[in-house]
Amino acid sequence: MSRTWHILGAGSLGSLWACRLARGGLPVHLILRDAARLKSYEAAGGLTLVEHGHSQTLAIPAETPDAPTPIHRLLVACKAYDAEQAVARLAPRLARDAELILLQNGLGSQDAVAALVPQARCIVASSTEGAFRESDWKVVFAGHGFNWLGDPGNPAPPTWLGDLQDSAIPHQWTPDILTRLWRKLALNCAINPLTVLHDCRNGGLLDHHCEVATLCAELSELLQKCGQPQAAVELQFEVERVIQATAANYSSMYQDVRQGRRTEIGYLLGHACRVAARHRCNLPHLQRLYRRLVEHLNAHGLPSD
Ligand code: NAD
Ligand code: KPL
Repeated sequence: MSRTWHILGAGSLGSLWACRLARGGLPVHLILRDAARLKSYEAAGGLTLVEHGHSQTLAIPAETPDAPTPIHRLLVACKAYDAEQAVARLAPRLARDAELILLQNGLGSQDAVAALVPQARCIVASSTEGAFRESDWKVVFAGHGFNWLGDPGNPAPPTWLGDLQDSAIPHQWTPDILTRLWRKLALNCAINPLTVLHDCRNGGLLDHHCEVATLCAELSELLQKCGQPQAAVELQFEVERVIQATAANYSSMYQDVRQGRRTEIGYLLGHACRVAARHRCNLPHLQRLYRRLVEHLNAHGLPSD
């Protein structure tokens, strides 16, 4: 019998994982913010997953953070800026052998969570899957992708990868998870802020080729300086490929700003600029981009951390 998967954050990605694990016959518990959210969830009768136009509602059990049962396996599916606080509330419930799977985009939140729970094993993920919430408790599986999983401190795979196999969650264990996270961070830094500042789809950046190329050169320099040379290999080529392949899409940051939602800037461009400062690496275009983005967010009444 598999251990229960506790899912912290029943938003887009958390719901997608929860529904697939439950469909795979695994024990799943959602952890919702508070009693009001739990009541709303119970009234809805479960989580609904929409895939290829087909809806399925799954009555996955849910609880609040102060439930008494110990947690052995915790999938952290909050935004990067919420992860540390959300895990801190659960720390007293974590068993000695607890394992956390951190789904946050960018970098910085994973270390903050790991420092909070030194007794637990923290496994980090880099996901290219796409999901969005159509309404409360209803999530649409919008983009099939892949999940890379790894533990920067321990290359041995965990025992539960078979649970993901049984649940048809595409994944691979990698000893180089930090390289994957840095590569994705660099892609996001080269594309997302410019789409916000130029108010365009990803494809609109084809008109800003020089700006993109300059940022890629600075990001490559940063990756070299911070010990991630593999993440820098042909970065500009990859950024241009992604811009072409996703030309019709709006970047996730663009969508967040458009919808008045807080962005994860602090864990993307903010993190890149902080690491650059730590390495005394002068990256004037990246730093200017960060300042412009902060100003833009502030002008729109959005947090810039
Ligand atoms: P989301 O906003 O849809 O979901 C986050 C959920 O966490 C929300 O339901 C929120 O209420 C909940 N939450 C926050 N604090 C909580 C707390 N203390 N207790 C309980 N619940 C709490 O976010 P998302 O889109 O699922 O993104 C999660 C992470 O995954 C982000 O870092 C994002 O960048 C990354 N990601 C998302 C996608 C995607 O397609 N949605 C793809 C790749 C990576
Ligand atoms: O991941 C992305 C995002 O929008 O967040 C892409 C499409 C790669 C652009 O950076």
